[in-house]
Amino acid sequence: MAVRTIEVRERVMARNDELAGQVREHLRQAGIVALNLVSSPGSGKTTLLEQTLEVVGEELDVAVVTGDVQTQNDADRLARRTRRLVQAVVTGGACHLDALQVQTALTALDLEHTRLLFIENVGNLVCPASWDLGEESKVVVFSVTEGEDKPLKYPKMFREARYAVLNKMDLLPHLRFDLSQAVANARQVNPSLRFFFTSALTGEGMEGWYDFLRERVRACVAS
Ligand SMILES: Nc1nc2c(ncn2[C@@H]2O[C@H](COP(=O)(O)OP(=O)(O)OP(=O)(O)O)[C@@H](O)[C@H]2O)c(=O)[nH]1
Ligand SMILES: [Mg+2]
Repeated sequence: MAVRTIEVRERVMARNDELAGQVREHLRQAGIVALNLVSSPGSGKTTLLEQTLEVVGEELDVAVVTGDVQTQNDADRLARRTRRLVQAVVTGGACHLDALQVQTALTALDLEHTRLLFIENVGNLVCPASWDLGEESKVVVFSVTEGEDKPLKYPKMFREARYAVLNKMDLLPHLRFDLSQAVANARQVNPSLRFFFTSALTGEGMEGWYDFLRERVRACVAS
């Protein structure tokens, strides 16, 4: 029985990887950069995207797919910041998005006029790490209220991510959070992680994030 369970899981993962490969190729051909935002619940993914849509939504032709276990609240919040369709995926209990859901969501989007795609994954520091969605990179959003030990406790998420947004920097003066230790912990599990230090609420550090997005889109157009 135990062996059979493992086989089923392997088949499911293999099928997901196959679909993720199709999504990646589709996005590559369309010249779209796709970033998969992953984090624990409430670290600020939607707030970061609200600000990002306001500032570079039009400039970079940004489209968004949001995933939530229940409700389409995030999609509704984001739809107020863009004239484009925001595609919500309600997973109905699953703790992560999968490649089939993203592939299906993409059929509703105007990919011809998209250069940057954000996928806001379900807030969870465990499951989304294991599921390839066909993104170019995972971006882990990690807020200063979560404790500096999280990269060590949830290493897979930080290992799978290429970029880390350390958010809620405005709260730092009120917390006992050792910023350099947090960065060191993340670098211990992933030495090549590139960091952004932001407050999506006050706008602190957001210019560096926007410049990075512009740079990624330019690089994709050039390749
Ligand atoms: N002080 C402060 N609060 C923030 C910041 N970013 C987000 N928040 C607050 O954190 C709470 C959660 O933010 P969301 O953007 O909904 O977080 P999320 O990661 O999208 O949450 P889930 O999708 O539910 O996982 C909200 O009350 C935000 O106003 C920030 O930079 N500073
Ligand atoms: Mg959200």
